[in-house]
Amino acid sequence: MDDSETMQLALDLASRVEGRTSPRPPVGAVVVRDGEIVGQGATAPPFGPHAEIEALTAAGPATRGATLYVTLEPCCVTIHTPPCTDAIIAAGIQRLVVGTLDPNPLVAGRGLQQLRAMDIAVHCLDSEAAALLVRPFATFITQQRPYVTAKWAMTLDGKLATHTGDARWISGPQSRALVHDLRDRVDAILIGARTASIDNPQLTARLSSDISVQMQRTRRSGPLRVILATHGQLPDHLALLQPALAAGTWIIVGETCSPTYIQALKRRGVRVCPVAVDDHHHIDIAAALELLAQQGYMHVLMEGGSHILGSAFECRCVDHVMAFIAPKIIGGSSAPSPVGGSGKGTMSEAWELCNSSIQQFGDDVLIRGDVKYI
Ligand code: AOF
Ligand code: ZN
Repeated sequence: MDDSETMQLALDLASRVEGRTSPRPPVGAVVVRDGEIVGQGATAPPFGPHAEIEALTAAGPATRGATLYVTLEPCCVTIHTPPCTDAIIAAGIQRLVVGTLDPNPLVAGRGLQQLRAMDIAVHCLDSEAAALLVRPFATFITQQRPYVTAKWAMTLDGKLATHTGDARWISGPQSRALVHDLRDRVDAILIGARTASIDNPQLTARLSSDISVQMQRTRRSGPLRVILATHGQLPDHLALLQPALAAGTWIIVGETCSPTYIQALKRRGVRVCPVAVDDHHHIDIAAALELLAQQGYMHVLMEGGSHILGSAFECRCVDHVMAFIAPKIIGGSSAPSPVGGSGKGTMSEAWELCNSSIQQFGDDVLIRGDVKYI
């Protein structure tokens, strides 16, 4: 196997722990000695060993003179665990191949510098795939807010639901399988009170029954479910308020929310978090995201509705968009569209996507890309 093939194996290991490592990035590591893989590892759940330590431990004495492949530059600081650079030096690693630099300003190239100074041959592949894996962590560590992916499914005429609120289903099974896979890789799923009331979703990651898909992921309790409900009023019958789901659900309310509603929600077993409200007496989305970052949530999936997405774009906190477009037309001038709010006045002000791509899933088209704010 050449360097890029072995790095691909390390990337696969990291991909299996996506959504399971926050507030640390998912990392994969492979130790190769005399052309043979002698150890592998991935970042353990918080706050266990880093990927390198898992791989070095698995390799045991075979690390002397070996090559270590890591998707991310090894850390050189003690935050919760000792520096991986010390362990790499102590293990007698001779050559190090890394995917990308650590965006953490405390590391940012210093890890590689330290290892080079110890005469270890260090090579950085500047891999795009390795950088993509740590993109949520990069936003989290440099901006103290979660990386936000906005996802919606709309009809060809740009509607999220019919004028009666029916939205089951706009996109087809292949698109929905991809969304469940994505849910399994994020830390939290966030929706507004209106979407919660109309759709009554479970917001769980239901992975394909294909056992090979399930085997590739380590177990976890599922993404955190978050409802933004300024006034704290939600219908009692909601799936998210029932015992099976309430423990992993947070309701973020406005600081002006009535204590009576807060008490009623708490009795259901959900966590209630008051945050600041904006000039229009709606929850300040930036404050809600900041709260999630403070609790270590790095990647948030926003699944609507149009009021929440409108506010999120207006406060410039949507990083990535995944829009599924189904070849169906429902019409209706009161049927909702994905992004509400006051909107832009001219096309020259439009939010544009860069690094965009188009893929087909069954009959649906997925357009995705990074939001460019001007
Ligand atoms: C690595 N390998 O597998 C990961 C790294 O809180 P700690 O002590 O676990 O340190 C977290 C920091 O380590 C994190 O901010 C990031 O810079 C780096 N993550 N580094 O060498 C790993 N997950
Ligand atoms: Zn480390």
